[in-house]
Amino acid sequence: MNLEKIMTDLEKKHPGEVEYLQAVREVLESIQDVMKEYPQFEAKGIIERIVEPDRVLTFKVPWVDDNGKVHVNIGYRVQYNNAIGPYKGGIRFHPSVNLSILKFLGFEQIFKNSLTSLPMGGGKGGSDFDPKGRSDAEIMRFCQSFMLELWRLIGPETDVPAGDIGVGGKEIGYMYGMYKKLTLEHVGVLTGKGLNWGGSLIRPEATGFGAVYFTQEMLATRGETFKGKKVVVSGFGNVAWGAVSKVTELGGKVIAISGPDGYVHDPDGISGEKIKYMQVLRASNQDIVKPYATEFPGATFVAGKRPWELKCDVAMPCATQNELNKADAEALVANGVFCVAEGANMPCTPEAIEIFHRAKILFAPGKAVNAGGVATSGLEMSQNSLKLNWSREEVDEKLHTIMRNIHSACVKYGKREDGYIDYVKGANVAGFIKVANAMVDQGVV
Ligand code: NDP
Ligand code: 2IT
Repeated sequence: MNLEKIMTDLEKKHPGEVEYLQAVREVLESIQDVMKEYPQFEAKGIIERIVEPDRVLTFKVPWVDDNGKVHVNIGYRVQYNNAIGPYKGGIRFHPSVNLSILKFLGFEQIFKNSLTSLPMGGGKGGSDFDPKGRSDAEIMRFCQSFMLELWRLIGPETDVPAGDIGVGGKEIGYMYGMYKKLTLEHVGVLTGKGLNWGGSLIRPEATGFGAVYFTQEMLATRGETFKGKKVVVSGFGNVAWGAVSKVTELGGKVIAISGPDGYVHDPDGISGEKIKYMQVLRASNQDIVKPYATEFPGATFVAGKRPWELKCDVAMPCATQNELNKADAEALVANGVFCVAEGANMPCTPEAIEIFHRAKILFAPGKAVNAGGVATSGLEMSQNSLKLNWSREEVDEKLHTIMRNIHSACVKYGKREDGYIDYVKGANVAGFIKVANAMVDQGVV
């Protein structure tokens, strides 16, 4: 495999798609040995085929705000690869959404979903719609308009979307309502549904819980646990709140969370009533980080900065892509961090990852660490097919087992001769081999 030639050709074909090209390069760098070991992958054009989505759909999403003003956003669904199961992946509503970001997310999703061991292919979707400051009625009208186009492309055995940034239980509900109205079908076409209408227990907190279960396994490789560890988390969304709750339950102390405008530092730890306080603000689309610092004595709001300047043992970036750069990584390492686990998708830049690898600290990528979210979506799909609901304990146990197995797969494919575990390589190789073999079996399609 000629990596540089493949990348140069892709850059020519998709100029300016920086996030997409970044994600592809990382995976291709990891699988160079695999390509030598399995000559059939080269012979069957697996790389050329896997880097391009099966199809990309874009559509207009017109909607009317509460003042009667008409808005038009762009909607997307990237159906990337369905070699091992129906397309599966979240929907993101954020003003930064563009094709490059959704292609990077869809590409990553292929390997993440493969790692879960459940039968799910990769996909992603979204819109440049900004839900911040919008009323419930506006969000509902937007979601309905979005689904008026999307419903044609999805189905419980075809493509099963879920939440991501800006899309939680409320938005899934509004989209599901419109899908049901258009198709007359009550089926498991979306995951992250409400508990009374097909949702799974644990799904809302699954990504954060799963991330902490995975991190526990990482810590155990060095004889460590969360007990007494200082943990810094970024974001305070779907992923971060689950992670903060679980870290606290396991005896760790979360000393920071963040938003786009800065972070809050709470040396006493963010737990109990403080987590509940933030959840209430989140549910009503309000700013969290600044009010938190006013509400709880001892906490300070640090404007315009990221939390990576704080001294901590474990860092969990849980907000967005490329939110932790080289300088942040150097600051973390200088301050003694010994474990970085990505709760978000691709939050660390390649230069930051290089710093962590050089310092030989524990570092694991999003596609392994945050796979518990989509894994629990897979469990929701199973329950929908069976027309049964599993208990909280059953789902949590299955999630825990899946995260342990993903960790073992990373160790199997990522352990170096000196004993250091390259989780990036481990996750990419383990995720890739299964999908590539399925593509070989199914012919050139
Ligand atoms: P949410 O929208 O619930 O939360 C995102 C959080 O990150 C919010 O606190 C938000 O602050 C903050 N944030 C968003 N954009 C930025 C930015 N540019 N700079 C700093 N902070 C920012 O999203 P999720 O928790 O669902 O997703 C977070 C990450 O986890 C994403 O990378 C997503 O792809 C990934 N992920 C999500 C899964 C899920 O099940 N939801 C599963 C696996 C991965 P504010 O609200 O103030 O904007
Ligand atoms: O990035 C992700 O894995 C998600 N946003 C969750 C996808 C899903 O289908 O549950």
